[in-house]
Amino acid sequence: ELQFPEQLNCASELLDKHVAEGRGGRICIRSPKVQWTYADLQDKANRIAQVLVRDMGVVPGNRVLLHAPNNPMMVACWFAVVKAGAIAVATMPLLRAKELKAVIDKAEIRHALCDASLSAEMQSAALQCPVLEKIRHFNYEGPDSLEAAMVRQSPEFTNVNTAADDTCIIAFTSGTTGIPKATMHFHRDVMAICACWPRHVLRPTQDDVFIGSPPLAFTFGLGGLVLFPMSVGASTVLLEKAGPPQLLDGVQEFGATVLVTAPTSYRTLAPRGIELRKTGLRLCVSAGEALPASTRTLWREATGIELIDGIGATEMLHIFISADAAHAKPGATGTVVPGYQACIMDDQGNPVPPGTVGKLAVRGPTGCRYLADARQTSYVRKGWNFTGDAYLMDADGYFFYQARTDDMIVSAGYNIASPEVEEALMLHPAVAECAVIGSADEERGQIVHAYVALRPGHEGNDAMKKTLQDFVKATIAPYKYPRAIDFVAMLPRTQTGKLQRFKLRDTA
Ligand code: 3SK
Repeated sequence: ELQFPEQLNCASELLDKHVAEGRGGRICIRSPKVQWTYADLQDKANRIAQVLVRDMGVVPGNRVLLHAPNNPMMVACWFAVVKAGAIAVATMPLLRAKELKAVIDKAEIRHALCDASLSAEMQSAALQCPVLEKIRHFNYEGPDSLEAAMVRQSPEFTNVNTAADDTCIIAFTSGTTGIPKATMHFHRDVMAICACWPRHVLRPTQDDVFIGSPPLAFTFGLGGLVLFPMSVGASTVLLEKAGPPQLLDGVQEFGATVLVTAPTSYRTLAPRGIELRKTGLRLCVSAGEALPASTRTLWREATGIELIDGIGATEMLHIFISADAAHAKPGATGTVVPGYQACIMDDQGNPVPPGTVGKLAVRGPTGCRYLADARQTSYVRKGWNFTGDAYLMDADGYFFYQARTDDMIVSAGYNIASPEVEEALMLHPAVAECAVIGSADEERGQIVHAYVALRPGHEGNDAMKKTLQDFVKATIAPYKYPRAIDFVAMLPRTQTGKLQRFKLRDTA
C-alpha cells in the first residue's frame, strides 16, 4: 500500500525536487517556440505563484481556472496554482463561453489565468459571471500581461505546506445529462497515479521524451504529458495543435520516444509508420477510447511497436487497467494496474464469474469525489467506483471492453453527452425535436449522430444538414457537432413521452 506524509505538496515532489537534487539543468518542456529546463519551469511557476498571491489575492483553497492550449505557460500556471495551495481547474481550449460559465459557476471560481489566444470566449464568459473577479492573460506582450507581472516578482516562492489530502485539482467531465461533473483530487492522488501505472506499466526513464495529443485539461493529458514525465525527470513536448501530421513531425523533430494519443490518431498515422521506424520512438500509449484489435495490429505491422492500451477515468484521475507491450492480449485492455483492484459486477453489485459481461468496478489509491453532486452515490457504492463501462474479465484476469453503460458518446477520445448536443440543436428555429446517439465509426470509434424532426416549412436536405452542423459548432465546443444527421418525421417515445434512444441505436 502507498504511504504518504501528512503534509505534502505535489509541486515540491514533481518540480522543485529535481532542482534541489541537481537536475535543474535538464530539459523539462519543449514546444515549437521554447525550451525550458526544470530550473526555468521552477522560476516561471514561482513568479506566477507570487502574482497569484500578491497581485490577485489568491489564498490556499481558492479554485483557479486555467484556460489554454497545451503549451509551456499552461504548465507553469498549473504548478503555480498548486504551489500556492490553490486548486487548478483546467478547461478544454475549445470550450465556448456558455460552457466556461458552467465551470465557473459550479466551481465558484474567482480567479483565472487564460492564454491570450482564447480570450474572446473567456471575456464573454466573464461578462456573465460576476463571481469571476480577476483574469490575467498570458502568451502576449502587453503591460497588463501575466508575463509583465511576472517580471516584477521574485523567482523564489515557498510552497504552501498543504496536507496530503488537500484538493489540488478539480477536473470536469461531461455527464450523461450534459450537466458537467466536477471531480476533486488531492495532492496524494497526484503522487499515487505517478506511483502506479507509469511505474509498473510504462516504465519511462529520465532520458525519455514524451509527446502527444490529449489536452492538459483532460487528466489523461495532464498525467501522460506532464506528471509522468516529470515524476522521473524526463522531458515533454507540448503541441498546441496535435493532429496526426503534427505528431509525426514532432516525433521526428524532437526525438520523441513516448507517444501518448488515442486510437484514432494511431489509425491515421499507421500508413506513415515506416517513417517512425527510423526514429527513437519506443513506447506508444493508446487510451481515451476503446482500442480496436485491428488498430493494434495495424500499428504493430506499420511500426514494429506494440501499443500500450489503457482505460482510466477522470473520476479515478488516471489509468487503472492496462498492459505493457510484452503482456498485451488482442482485444483486451489489459489487467488491473498494481495498486488497484477491479472486478465485474452484476446490477445488484455482486461479482460475476469470468467470461460474463457486467459493470466495471474499481478501487485503489484514487477514487471519485464529485463536487456537490448527487451522482456520487451511484458512482461509488460499497467502496467500489462504477465507471459506467460494461466489461468482461477472462480467466487470466484480462479485461475486455464491451460498451458504455450510459449515454456518453466517445468520439476520437472526446466524451460527448448526447443531451448537450440535443440542447444545442433545439436552439435552432427549424428544429422541432431531436435525439442524439453515438453511431459506430471505423475511424473515430463513435460519431455524434442526430435524428432531427423539422418544423413545418423546413426541408431536410444537405443544405439544412450543413446549417445545423455549423449552428452546433458555433453554440458548443465544435468537436461535439453531429457528423451524421437523419431527418425523421417523429422520434420514438414512451407513453409518458420519454425519448427511447435505444430504438434509434437499434436502427443506426
Ligand atoms: O480512459 C480514459 O478515458 C482516461 C480518463 C482519464 C484519465 C486517463 C484516461 C486514460
